Amino acid sequence: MAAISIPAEPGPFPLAPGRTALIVIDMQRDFLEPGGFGEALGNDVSTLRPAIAPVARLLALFRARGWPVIHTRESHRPDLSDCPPAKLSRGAPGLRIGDQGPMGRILVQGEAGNAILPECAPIPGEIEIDKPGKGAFHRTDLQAMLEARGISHLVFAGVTTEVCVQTSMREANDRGHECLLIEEATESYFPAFKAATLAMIRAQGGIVGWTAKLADFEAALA
Ligand code: TIU
Repeated sequence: MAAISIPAEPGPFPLAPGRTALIVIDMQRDFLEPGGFGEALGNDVSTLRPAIAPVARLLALFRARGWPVIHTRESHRPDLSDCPPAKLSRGAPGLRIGDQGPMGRILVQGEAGNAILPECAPIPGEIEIDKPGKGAFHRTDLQAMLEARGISHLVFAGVTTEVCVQTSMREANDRGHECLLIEEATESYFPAFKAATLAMIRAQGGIVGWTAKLADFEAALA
């Protein structure tokens, strides 16, 4: 099928139907609700909530077309064997990875706080990736899954812009994937970091990829 030209920066993004997946990064209670990992790190988690509705709209768009959707969760095994000491030391003492919080053990697989928000939750048939790092490719099967499905183009959404989204986008770019980030569908605890990340992704002719407005993306697919 012919490429669909998406108005984007630094120029049109050539979306390739059949080879494009939506990848939603870490829309988890641990980052978006009080009592999780994001708050333990000292953040005001309400700053991420504006991304929820745009992510839900992207999910609806991809599902309506039968295009693939990938969800990631930042998470660790209950025995924390996949969490290096450098990461375990993050967060306030008593509220670190693996500690008991109001939503269960912080950033641990299967706990209530580790779940994706209901508004953005995976449905049967969608790919779910549990990742121990910030990047979605680090110690996961993501690259093999993309290759098996012939996916070369990734539309990014999720949180937080400069941490797990940017890290994953850089990893994808280095692996040869064409990457587009939807601006309203990502948020940071730090508005200035979000703005800087969007700018650095699309600088130098798209050194990491493209960014687009949700309305332009929706209009191009209509
Ligand atoms: N701290 C922060 O901004 N983010 C993370 O720790 N993980 C993700 O971005 N998902």
